[in-house]
Amino acid sequence: MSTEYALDGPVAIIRIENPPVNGLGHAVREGIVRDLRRALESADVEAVVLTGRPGFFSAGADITEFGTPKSAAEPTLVDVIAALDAAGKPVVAAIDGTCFGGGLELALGAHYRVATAASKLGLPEVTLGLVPGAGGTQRLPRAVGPAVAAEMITGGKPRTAKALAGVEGQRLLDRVVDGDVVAAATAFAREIAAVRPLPRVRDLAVGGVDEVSAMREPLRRRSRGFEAPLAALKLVELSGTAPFDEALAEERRTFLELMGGTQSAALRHAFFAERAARKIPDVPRETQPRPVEKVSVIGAGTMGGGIAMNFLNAGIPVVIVETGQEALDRGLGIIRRNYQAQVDKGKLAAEVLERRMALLTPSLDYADVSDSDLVIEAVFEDMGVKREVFTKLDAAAKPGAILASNTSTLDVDAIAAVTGRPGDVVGMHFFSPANVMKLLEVVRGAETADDVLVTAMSVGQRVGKTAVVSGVCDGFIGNRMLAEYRDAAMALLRAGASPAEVDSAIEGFGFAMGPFRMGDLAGNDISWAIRKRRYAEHPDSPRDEISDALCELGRFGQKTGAGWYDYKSGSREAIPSPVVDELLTSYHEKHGTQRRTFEAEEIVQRLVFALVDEGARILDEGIALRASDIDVVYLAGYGFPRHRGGPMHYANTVGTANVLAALRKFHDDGWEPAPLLVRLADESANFG
Ligand code: T1G
Repeated sequence: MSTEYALDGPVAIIRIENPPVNGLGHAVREGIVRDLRRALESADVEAVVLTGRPGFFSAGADITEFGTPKSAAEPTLVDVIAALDAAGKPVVAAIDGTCFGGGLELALGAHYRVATAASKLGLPEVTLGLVPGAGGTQRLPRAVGPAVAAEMITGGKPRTAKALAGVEGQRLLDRVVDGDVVAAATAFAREIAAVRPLPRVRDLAVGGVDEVSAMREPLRRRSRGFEAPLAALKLVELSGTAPFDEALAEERRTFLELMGGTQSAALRHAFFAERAARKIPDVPRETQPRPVEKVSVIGAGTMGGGIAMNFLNAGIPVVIVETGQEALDRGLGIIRRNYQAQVDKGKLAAEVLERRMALLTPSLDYADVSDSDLVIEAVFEDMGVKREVFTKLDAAAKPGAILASNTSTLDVDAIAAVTGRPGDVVGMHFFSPANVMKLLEVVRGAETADDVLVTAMSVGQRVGKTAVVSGVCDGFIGNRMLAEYRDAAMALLRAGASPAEVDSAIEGFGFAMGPFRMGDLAGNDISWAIRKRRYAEHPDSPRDEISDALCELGRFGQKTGAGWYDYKSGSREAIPSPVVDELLTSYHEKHGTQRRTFEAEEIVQRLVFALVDEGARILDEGIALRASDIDVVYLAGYGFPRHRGGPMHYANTVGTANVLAALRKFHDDGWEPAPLLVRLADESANFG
């Protein structure tokens, strides 16, 4: 598909037609140039309107073409924009819906722009590890000012046409309309058909860039080694200091350099991985989700309240069920307080808070779930409790209702077995805080019906989650790998490292928070309770002496003002602790070992490659459908730096043979690597 050409009196209308998102692939670029030439050569044509489909002007360059000969084929996007810019007749861009990346750059190359108010215009290239590569870093500052342009380009977030029209002195939008944007643009084109000289964005002056330069240091700190935002900032600064064509050449050079780098490869991988995760190979494509118009949540604790909020936010009525009035009132209070906090920050209108709370029905009676299409259990993480709840739900829920467990590790098949409807049972593992975290692990039981699985995935997407299918095993995908990551961190302490050294190295790799700061945030008592239960169930299981000693001192983390680190009251700043130092020294004296330091690279390898090794086992066992799903889990749920692509993509970047060689160095001879990792390393092959 490419473009369609039509005439409306003296106005030629060129329409981009390339579903699903009007990507500016090679055929589209050729179509625009061909149709533009036809319009310019026609004596009957006085002006041109360039537009897309309703809802999609264009999502930008076709990412699937990157790195292929097509992406460099003539005409490139730069050529198309230059042709619009230099056209001898006025070109009006008529924008409705998504106008991203190269799509916005195309519109900036036109002489005028008319948009519907709700249209979203943005340059999201940094989200792919790139900078705009077709003039956006030079034209957008001229159209909306360098400060607004810098914020849009370095953050990659779109703004509505209505918001952009409100920017003082903006020259991006000539008209903002409601309704038929092509009709409005055509009428506008007739009005200005004879106006000369043709206004070109590139001829506009750029304001001062001091405000842009002041953004550099905070942006550098936030980027944690991610290059594209800082490169984009530098180009926006250049728009105010260098001639247009010189700056455009620097933009092109920067774009091509980033395009060839590992960070952009990782981010493009992440983009497509998140979309691939929605596809379930062995479920027929025509499988339809069951309707979900009403939801019940069992348990009004932290998780239950957060889960309920996801559905309230999506306008779906929720019945929230507790066993006692006090717990129910407390849960409702938490939900209201969470919303109120957003109102206080100006992020939520008070009437929206009330509208959402009105969708919430508190209940002490399981019978109240009888008209819900989906019931999500979020009670205490104990198999006995869950089986009791599911027995009641099986009796109370209507036929065809889906019964989902929010369990974070327990066997969904064992839960399903207590019901008479195992096909309707599925795991929906939300991550705390459930109303914030994007990841949702959809756990497919042995008997989970295809349409139940499809429903859970589509509901997840509907409430804004990144949903990934997991098979049934202890810890599913994320938590199972996290256990190995934490073990690797503890092995480093036993080998002599300090918590601060480990956290600092992994945060330098790009994680927002290292394992010890994370433990202090989540609460060390939570993992202690799990260890104590395991010690009781399996008396010969290995003890985590250091963590147990920490918890026996009551050092549960921020909640007790001390954990792996000390904290001043009211502060979250992690201060290395003499008490923990003493605890580690005692450990080493007892075991005849020494404190020592480690290279940051080794610390990163030990922790990240532990994830890779367990991920390889998860993949081999079929718990994850594809390696990229494991990446999606770690990017969306565990703070893995997105510009590294996820653990399995990172292993491909480093080389599976190098991963295996490093792991063998860190373990004693008795250790066995994942068979899949060995196979791939032997063939110098990648995770698929
Ligand atoms: N290129 C190729 N395919 C794309 C695409 C793109 N730009 N955008 C989306 N797709 C595919 C996607 O993989 C999926 O495929 C289908 O379209 C629907 O997407 C020179 C160089 C536009 C907000 O970064 O943000 O311009 O899974 O499920 O939820 O400076 O897609 O169905 O097979 O996401 O409605 C800059 C990326 C490019 C925009 C729509 N543009 N896309 O969201 O649908 S670089 C972007 C999005 C650039 C210039 C530079 C979203 C969307 P499949 P979807 P959606």
